[in-house]
Amino acid sequence: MTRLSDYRWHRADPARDTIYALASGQVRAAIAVLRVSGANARNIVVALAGKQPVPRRASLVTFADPRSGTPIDRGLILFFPGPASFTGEDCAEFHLHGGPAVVAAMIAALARFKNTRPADAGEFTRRAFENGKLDLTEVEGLADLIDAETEAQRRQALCQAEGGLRRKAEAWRAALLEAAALLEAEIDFADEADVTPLARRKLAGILAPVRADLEAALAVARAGELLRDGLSVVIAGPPNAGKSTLLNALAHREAAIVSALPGTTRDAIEVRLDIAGIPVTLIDTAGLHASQEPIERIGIERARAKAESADLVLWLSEAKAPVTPEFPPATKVWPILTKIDLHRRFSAREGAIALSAATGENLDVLLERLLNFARTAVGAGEPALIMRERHRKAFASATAALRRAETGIDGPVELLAEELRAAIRALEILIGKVDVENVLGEIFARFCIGK
Ligand SMILES: Nc1nc2c(ncn2[C@@H]2O[C@H](COP(=O)(O)OP(=O)(O)OP(=O)(O)O)[C@@H](O)[C@H]2O)c(=O)[nH]1
Ligand SMILES: [Mg+2]
Repeated sequence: MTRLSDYRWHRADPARDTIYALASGQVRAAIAVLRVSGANARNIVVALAGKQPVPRRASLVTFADPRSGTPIDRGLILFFPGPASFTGEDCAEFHLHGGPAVVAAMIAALARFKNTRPADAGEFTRRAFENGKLDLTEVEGLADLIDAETEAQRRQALCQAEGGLRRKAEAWRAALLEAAALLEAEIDFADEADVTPLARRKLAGILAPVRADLEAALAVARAGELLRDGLSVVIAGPPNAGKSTLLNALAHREAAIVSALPGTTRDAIEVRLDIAGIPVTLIDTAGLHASQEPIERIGIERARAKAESADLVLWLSEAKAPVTPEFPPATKVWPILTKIDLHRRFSAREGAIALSAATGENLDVLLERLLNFARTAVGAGEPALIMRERHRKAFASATAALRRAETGIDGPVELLAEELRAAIRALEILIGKVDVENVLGEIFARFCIGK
């Protein structure tokens, strides 16, 4: 479908257009918020609200069509003059009644202003980034905050959106720039003395703590990424073991079909759980056995693949006839004995949880263990600094360059300077100071329109 914004090539400079979008969710709702940013925002506010509002204060006004003077709605107007605004440009928010016709009429009125067009996905945030209001890690934090489904995700995303990672990266960069200046001085006065051991010791004293900070963050990198993406827990086992019954019991709804016939579940069925603020995707799978039936075999292949890439596999088999799981050694598997309400006499197995998903017996034991597992996996305490592969790569390349510099600390000044530059550059890529073009499109495309 052609979008209005595809016609941007008509304009000399789309970056200077004034943009607008519905920033709140679906209409109909109690209130809809339309957002405007750009050079025209001030004129638009005056034309639609009939007056120039006090900056950053909400005023109740009647919005009217500027051509006919007919009222469109009565609501609140907020005006944020640039550069002290979210985007750095003049911005306005129109708080309207959230009905489709009201919103359509306001959008029609906005569309008639010159050099004014609907915003692309993430375009407000992109302008904030381009005007230096946010660095790249804060932009990412904002995207994660909007996507956050659980409490722990919210905390982690908020910390990053508020500059948690940016401040650290800037402090490391400042330290490394200071180190680079020491080296510059050495290059400039090269004829006066040979390598000055004192200066090199000072240099080493700057590099070591930065490298240690980066290493510490890398050591727990998986935790931040896991929390952002969520943990995957696969329920696997022989047919009829009670896998779907357990999924339904944990999800508190009939997500999967349960029947007494073996081979009921064919495809993987996913439900999202919130375990004490940590997002967990629980996946029910087809019973594993040697099947001749082609469709079931596809399901069994999928079940194996899901289990082997999961963070944890719950391996279910009936308490009266436990089955030993067969997975590659890297797979983390918990044996679970099921239907203990039917089989009162069974031999307990070391480390296995014996439960009944039908009666709920010992489900709390399983949940408690899942909770501990999730907490350990995402790490407790301080929100993680590394939340994406992009961050991990930048941290890893800065760390590697610093290690090389420390190894060659008494070596040639040019080599040292080269390693320092590489480390500084990795941090600059992280905060989006250099080399951003290839990541910007991907990051902003994932935003919604109006953000
Ligand atoms: N008494 C009792 N019956 C159970 C329990 N769990 C499951 N069942 C029954 O066992 C049968 C199979 O349950 P499912 O949950 O469909 O088993 P499954 O492992 O998903 O089976 P497939 O999808 O065919 O591999 C159904 O008749 C369930 O009602 C339990 O804890 N106690
Ligand atoms: Mg099933």
